[in-house]
Amino acid sequence: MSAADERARWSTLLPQTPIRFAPDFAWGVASSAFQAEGGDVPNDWVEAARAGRVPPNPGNGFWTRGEEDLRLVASLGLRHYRMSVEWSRVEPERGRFDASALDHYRALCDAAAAAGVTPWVNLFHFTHPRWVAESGGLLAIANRDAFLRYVEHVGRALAPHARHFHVSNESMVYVLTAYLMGVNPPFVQDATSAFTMTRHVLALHADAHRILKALVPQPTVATIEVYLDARPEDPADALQRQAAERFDAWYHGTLLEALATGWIRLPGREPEEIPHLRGALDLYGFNYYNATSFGAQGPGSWSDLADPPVDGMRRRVFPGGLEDGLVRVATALPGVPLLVTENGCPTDDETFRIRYLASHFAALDRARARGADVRGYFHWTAVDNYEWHEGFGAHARFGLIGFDPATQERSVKRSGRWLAEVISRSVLDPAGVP
Ligand code: IFM
Repeated sequence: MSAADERARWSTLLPQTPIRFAPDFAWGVASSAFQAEGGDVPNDWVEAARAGRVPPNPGNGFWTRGEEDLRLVASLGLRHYRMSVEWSRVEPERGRFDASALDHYRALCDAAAAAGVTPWVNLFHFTHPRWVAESGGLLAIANRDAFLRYVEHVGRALAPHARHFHVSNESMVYVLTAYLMGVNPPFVQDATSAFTMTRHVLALHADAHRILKALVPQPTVATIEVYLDARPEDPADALQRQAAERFDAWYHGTLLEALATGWIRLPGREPEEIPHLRGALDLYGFNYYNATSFGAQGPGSWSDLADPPVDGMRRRVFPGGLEDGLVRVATALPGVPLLVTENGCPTDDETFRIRYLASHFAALDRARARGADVRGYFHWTAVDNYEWHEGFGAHARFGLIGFDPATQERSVKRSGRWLAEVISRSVLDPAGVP
């Protein structure tokens, strides 16, 4: 395809007029411990890699270069860094906490502050310590209790050094991929287990929220959920419509109702009230990537363009999902501020990444105009990292910063410099979009 044809695909998505951001708009980046640190840690993804089910993860060097990365990020004007704690490093065996791992994460929070960056600490990002995985995962009550002990332990250790916490990354996607589709550890493919886990992740969120609120002075405890825009490609197709509706009722319906009211309603189960789940969030962390709707080719095949741009992982670009999703959550949870806690695209084409960002900033701006109180935007991610089943493939790089696998030397990409310019001027100028 010619460059002009490719540009034409973006024409209705890119902003036509400048987009302005308030000086206190929170610009940041998001990452996760295991994806950046990698290494031979005692968790279930390392085991799955040993068994050949997922690619191995050597990491991007963040474990040793974290402080340098924080300074690099700060130099781009990004003042917030979402990181996570790898449970298997902190508690490699049940009940045995490794003080040196906690020291490491504490030092990272301090290094962030020294660089002028606010740390946001997430406590669970898909990986389970091996001992949890081997004893029934989070379906087992002993392991759910262990998770809450871990939350308390880490909260106590880090609270003086960080005051923004997330209990878990994308708990609904965790249930979807690990318990319903069975593609991620523990590779369970069973609707009954998925509904049970839905209840457990919501209950764990409520309990962990309460623990962290009691430990941290002036804390922000926020959710992080990815918005999966479920709509039929062809609204006249009853099967597509039903599939999309069923999915959405479970995925967003259950989640938003539970956070708004404390009631968990799951198909075929008695409703359950967890009173302290109601309003258990200071901020809604909203992740968004691409079209995920239900079309003739299955989930992900729909976009509002006939010929939409397609990212490195063959997903259709659909900024309208960011706009509509932000407005939907703002309506479902009135008074709860929103933060885009992840957005970005897998690509090795920097023109593509800049266009992707510009078109999603335009969508974010439209959501604000429709009343969504969006306080900031965290890009996924800073330095290219391990993209789960895609490993470190060139097509699956989400970073604003690349690195040389031999030397681990970092280099800011063109998109990183472009974003730094938007941040420093607090304006996205359409003329600056290639
Ligand atoms: O890399 C993931 C991350 O772990 C969770 N949210 C989506 C990202 C990109 O696929």
